[in-house]
Amino acid sequence: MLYSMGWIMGRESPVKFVHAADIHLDSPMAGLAAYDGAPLERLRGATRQALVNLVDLAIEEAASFVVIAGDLYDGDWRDFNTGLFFCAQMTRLDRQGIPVFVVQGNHDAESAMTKRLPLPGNVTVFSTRRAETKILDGLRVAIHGRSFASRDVSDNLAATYPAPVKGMFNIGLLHTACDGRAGHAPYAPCTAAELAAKGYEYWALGHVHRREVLNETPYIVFPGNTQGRHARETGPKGCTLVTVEDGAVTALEHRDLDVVRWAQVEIDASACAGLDEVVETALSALEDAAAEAGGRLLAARLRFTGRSPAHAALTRRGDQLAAELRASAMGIGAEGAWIEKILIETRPPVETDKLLQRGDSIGALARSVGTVGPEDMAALSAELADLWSRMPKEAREEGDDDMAVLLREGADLLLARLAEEEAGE
Ligand SMILES: [Mn+2]
Repeated sequence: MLYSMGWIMGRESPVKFVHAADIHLDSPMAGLAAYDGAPLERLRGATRQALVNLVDLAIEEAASFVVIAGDLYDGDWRDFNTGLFFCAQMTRLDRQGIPVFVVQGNHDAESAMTKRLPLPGNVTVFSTRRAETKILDGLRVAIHGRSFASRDVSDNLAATYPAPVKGMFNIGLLHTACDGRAGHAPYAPCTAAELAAKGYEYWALGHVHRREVLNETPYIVFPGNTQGRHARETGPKGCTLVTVEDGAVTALEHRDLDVVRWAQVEIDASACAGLDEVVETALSALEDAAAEAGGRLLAARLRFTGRSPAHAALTRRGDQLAAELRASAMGIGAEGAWIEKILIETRPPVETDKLLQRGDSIGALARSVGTVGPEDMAALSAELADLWSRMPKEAREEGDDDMAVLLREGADLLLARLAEEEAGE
C-alpha cells in the first residue's frame, strides 16, 4: 500500500469546496428588450449555463463537496424541465463522487415549491423543521444547515444551529440577510457577531446577491449570485472556492461563472456636437465595457448625461439613436453587446450670452462672476478661511484644497443656474 506524502508528514491533504448561492435557476429575466437581433435565448439560458459552469469548476478543481446557500431556484417551476436540468447537472457531480449540500431560501422555500423530483443520491437538502448536521467523516468536516419553510422567515434561524462538532471543520450553511443589507428583505435576521461567536470555522451564506466577506476569523461569506439577472446586478458573478488545510481556511478565491455580464455605462455627452458624435462616444464606452466583460455577452444600460449641444437631437431622435447603437453593438466583442435600456439625462447647453446682456442686477451679477480676478479670489479666500476651519475634519480632508478651483466651479454653477432661470427650466 502506498502512503501519500501528507500522511507521512502527519498532515492531511487540503480540502477544497465550492460555496455558491442564489443560482435562481430559470429566472425569467422579465422585461427584456426584445428587439430583432437581441440574443434573448442566450439571456434566458444564462442562469442554466452558470450552473453548468459551477459543476465544471467543481470537477476541474476536484472539489470535495459543494454547498448551495439557498435560492437555488427562482421560484416554483413552470414545468418539470427546471428540476430535470438541475438533476442532470447533479448527476455529473455524482459520477465524480462529489456530494452537494443545499438549504432552501426565500425564493425556493418549501411551501413555495409545488413540484418535486427525486434527486440524485449525492444531493442533501436540509430540513425546514430543525437545524441538522451532516458529517463528512473522511474529511473531518461538519455541515450545519436549515431550510426555509416559507418565504418570509422572520425568525433567527442561526440561533437554532447546534454547537460546533469538536475536531472538525464546521460550516454553517444559511440563507439570511444577516445584519440587513440595502435592497434585501430582512429574512432570517442575525448579526455577524452572533455568527462569529458560534464557534464554526466558516459561514456559507446566501441571499445578498453581491459578493461580500463579512468576517475573516471565522470566515462569514456571501459569494453573491452566480449570474446577474438585471441591470442592478452588475460586474462579475460567480462562487467562492475555499481551500482548507489542517482545519483552517488557507485560500478564498472568487471564481466567475456568469455568461452574461451586466454593466451600467454612463456616457458624458457634453463634448458631443451632434448625434453622430454621441453614437461614436457611446460605442467606444461599450467596447471598453465589453473588454472588461472578458468575452462574455455584455448586457448594458446606457445613461447619457451632461449639458450637451446634442441634447435636442437626443430627445427628438431617440429611436434613431437606439437603433444605431443596437446595430453596431451586435458586432462588439466575441459575443456582442445587448442594449437593455437607454436613458437620456442630458440637458441643454448653458446659454450665458443672453444673461450677460441683461441690464438688470442679474446681468450685473453674471458679468461680475465672469470677471472674478486673482485679487478677488484672495479676498474671498480670507473671508472663507474661518468658515473652512469650522467644517468637519472629514469634509476638509475630502475637499479640494485649491480655493481658486472651488471658486471657479462655484461661479460656473451660479451662471448655469441663472441661465436656467432665464430659460424658465
Ligand atoms: Mn436570492
